[in-house]
Amino acid sequence: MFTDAPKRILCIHDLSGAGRSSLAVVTPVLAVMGHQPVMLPTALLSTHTGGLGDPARLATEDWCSAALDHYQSLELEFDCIYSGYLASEAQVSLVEKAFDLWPRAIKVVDPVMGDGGKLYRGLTPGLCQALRRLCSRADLVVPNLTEACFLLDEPMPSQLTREQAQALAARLGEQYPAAVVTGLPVGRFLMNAGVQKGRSPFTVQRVKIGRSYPGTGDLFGSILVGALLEGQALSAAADLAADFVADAIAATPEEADSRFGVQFEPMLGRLAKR
Ligand code: PXL
Repeated sequence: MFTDAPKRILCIHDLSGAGRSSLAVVTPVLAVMGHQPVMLPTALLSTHTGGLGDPARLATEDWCSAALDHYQSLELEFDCIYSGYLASEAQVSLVEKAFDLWPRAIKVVDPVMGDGGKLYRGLTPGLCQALRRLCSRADLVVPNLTEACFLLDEPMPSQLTREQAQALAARLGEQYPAAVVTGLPVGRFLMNAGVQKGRSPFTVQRVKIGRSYPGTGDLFGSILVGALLEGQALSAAADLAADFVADAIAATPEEADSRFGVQFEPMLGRLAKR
């Protein structure tokens, strides 16, 4: 599915200036890994929506739609389309438009819908439905545990065994060509479990640090995408992403304001020199 030449990736996420999420994470990660991220900012925000007050916002849906038309007229090709946080059905439609325009691109959907067992505020039933529909067109989905349970219509467990984590991935694998589910609490570990259709599920685990930050899903997802596009296997890509995220959390001082995310910038060079 993947080869190792540098790749052009259409990144459909919001651009939140401060707070280390979405394009502010995805862009440097993919670039340092040697790829070309093309940014399609679905909205401009001063910060993410995770506890920093009411961000200043600028809607950009019409601009995004025109940008897609422009890229098509330029006959730009994308190796991958990678979508993240989408705040409205109109933003989901932009991703669907991109999927229609570049059917050969690898489609990666991070169904950003919630965390800690709760859906984010503002997720209307219509938006949830649209995000499910989007996932059904993806080659790879990257939900956290809350989102995976929502996609599977299952209650969220507070703890799992390794076997249950693998079984959860296997159920996602019946619904999607490939999936990696993040943040599974398994004893003193946080586990990620992945699956590709027709293969056995795999797990990667790290000792739980017990601190959570916004944007770590974007950090995990973008490293995963970058490594896959280098030609790495899904399990190796998940391992690299889990390592980096765990180390970035460990490198972030406990006393730092967690709303501003993990201090991953000094570590970026590690993704280039491998
Ligand atoms: O990291 C996910 C994300 C991205 N963008 C915005 C968000 C969030 C999570 O809350 O609010 C604006």
